[in-house]
Amino acid sequence: MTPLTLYSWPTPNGIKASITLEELGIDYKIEPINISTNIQKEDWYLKINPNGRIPALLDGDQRVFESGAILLYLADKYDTDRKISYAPGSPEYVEQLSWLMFQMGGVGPMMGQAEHFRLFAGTRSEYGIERYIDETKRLYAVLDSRLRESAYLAGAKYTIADIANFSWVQIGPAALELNLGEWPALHKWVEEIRGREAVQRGIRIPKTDMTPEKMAVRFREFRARVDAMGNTDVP
Ligand SMILES: N[C@@H](CCC(=O)N[C@@H](CS)C(=O)NCC(=O)O)C(=O)O
Repeated sequence: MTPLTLYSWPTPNGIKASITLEELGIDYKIEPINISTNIQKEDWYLKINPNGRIPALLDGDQRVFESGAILLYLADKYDTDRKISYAPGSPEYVEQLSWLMFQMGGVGPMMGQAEHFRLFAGTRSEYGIERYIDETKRLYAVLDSRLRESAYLAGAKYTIADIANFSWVQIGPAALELNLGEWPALHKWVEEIRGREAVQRGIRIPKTDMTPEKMAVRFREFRARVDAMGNTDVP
């Protein structure tokens, strides 16, 4: 019986963990946490992730929360033949760590705020939309510049740093109407990673009735709702 249980939902943070597990080809159990029903705030779940968010991992009695920590934990413990990670102590490991933290501290939070203002806010704030979309674009340009000099973020090998950044960047066109064609190296990298079989499986875990097409329609409806409110920024 596998000791690994992933608590997740197919969101940008959730799929980082499922893609990593699929890439490693290890056995795990999936516990769907439908975040729209707020199970992630229930007491039993807070014992696994005190932050009340997905993803979280149990490995026997060991809990791991924060998607970046989950990726590093899985790489350290289960990627012994270094399929999708570099070994601690190597210069590439430090690059991998740096680009992983770049995603955790930059791309994820900034795109999260951009999505909040563009899709979910209870008011239309031009200031909030512009601030976080501009910051997202700046971060995309940083990734693009790295990918013009290196095949993958940490070096010549596809790693957990690519998985983490890909999981967020791939949603930019549908959610925020970003045109990846503006960043050609980033665009090429996204399409290549999207083509991997493990990624195709990972982005659909756990199974829901939400397809990418239905999601794109939902995002359009959300944007229209925010736009209908008109700009409410105080001048
Ligand atoms: N820094 C956390 C962020 C996790 C996070 O924000 N997860 C979102 C889904 S992408 C979530 O659980 N949202 C539900 C909520 O906020 O209650 C991580 O990387 O794991």
